[in-house]
Amino acid sequence: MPDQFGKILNVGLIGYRFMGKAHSNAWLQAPHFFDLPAHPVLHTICGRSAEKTREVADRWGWKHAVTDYRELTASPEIDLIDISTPNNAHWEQALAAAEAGKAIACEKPLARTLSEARQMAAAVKKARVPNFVWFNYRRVPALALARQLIEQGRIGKVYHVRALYLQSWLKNPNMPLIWRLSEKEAGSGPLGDLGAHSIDLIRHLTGDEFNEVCGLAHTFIKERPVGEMVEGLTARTRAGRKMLRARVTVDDAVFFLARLKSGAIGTFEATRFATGHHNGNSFEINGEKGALRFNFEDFSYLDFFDDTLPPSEKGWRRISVTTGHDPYSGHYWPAGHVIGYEHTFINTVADIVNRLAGKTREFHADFEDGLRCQEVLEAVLTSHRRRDWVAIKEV
Ligand code: SOE
Repeated sequence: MPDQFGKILNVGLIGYRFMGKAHSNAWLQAPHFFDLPAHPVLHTICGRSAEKTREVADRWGWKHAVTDYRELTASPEIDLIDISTPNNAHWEQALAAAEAGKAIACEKPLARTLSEARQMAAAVKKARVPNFVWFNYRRVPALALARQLIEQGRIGKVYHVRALYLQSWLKNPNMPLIWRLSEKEAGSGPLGDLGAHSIDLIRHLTGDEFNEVCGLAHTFIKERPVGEMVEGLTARTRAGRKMLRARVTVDDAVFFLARLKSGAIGTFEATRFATGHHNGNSFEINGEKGALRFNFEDFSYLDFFDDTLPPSEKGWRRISVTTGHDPYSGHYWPAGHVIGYEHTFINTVADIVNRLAGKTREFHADFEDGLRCQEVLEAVLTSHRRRDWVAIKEV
């Protein structure tokens, strides 16, 4: 792989909304904070709207703006294709990129369905192209430290994992039917959008695998207006007539139980109706010798309970993960000068570039990790439909 990339890494990005913005910033900022063996170049950005894509290109410094992603896969200049489009576009774009011999960095979840994820993992394996999935929370400094503590055996055998990903932005019934609310485009609701992060995080932190799951998915608002939301007013068509409404075809919230291969058991929640939470990505892991807990809304801290201490000294300890004792925080500011959400993507870019240049031998999450996650997503949906437990090996 090292001979494929020289000192320049030409990036082609597909998608310019939320993740397009987070990724543009990450490709731009990473070389300012990390000494990288290759310099990422914002070569071409691709989006459906020529006008909007040009505007985003000018804002972030992308050299070129196109509306057909095949211009990226066909360009001999492009080294890596960054897929930041809705879930149903990942499959087609990744297969084309693999066939063109491009490295691929794909947003999560890997795909809309398990079948598509399987084809994507097979395609990058066959094409032998470097492949990455933007499970960005793996690179939160506090979670990097949590993994180090678990690997050192500081909490011992794991009994329980407990992961909640709580948002509340879809409680408004006037929010129109966006792509994240359509099974055809997203595959699932918060299960694949948020639960995917929790599933990947627990795999990453514990090194464990899911054995079987039992899921409950629920849709609170069964239909929504179709079209643009007029901020603060009821949604309406341009002519002012009452807007069409259509059925929501994904979960608004999902809870599931899990048995892991180690014998640990887990509870998971993913919802966009958790009033009081904006981006409450949290977990707690209880082990034989200790416990760890984290809440993204308290980004810089990891809570550690060391059960091996003398009884008079036992208690939850809040560790400020800003002192550079993790792989990332030291690249930014002195202790106590906190970093945030966007830095998890910058950290990811640094690790991608180091992997592509051969400075590191492994990068996770890759498409195999994305496929393991997609298997669990599929099993949870199957379990919900059957109202019964489903083994991962069954899907
Ligand atoms: C929307 O729910 C979303 O943008 C997710 O898609 C991201 O993965 C998460 O990090 C923030 O919320």
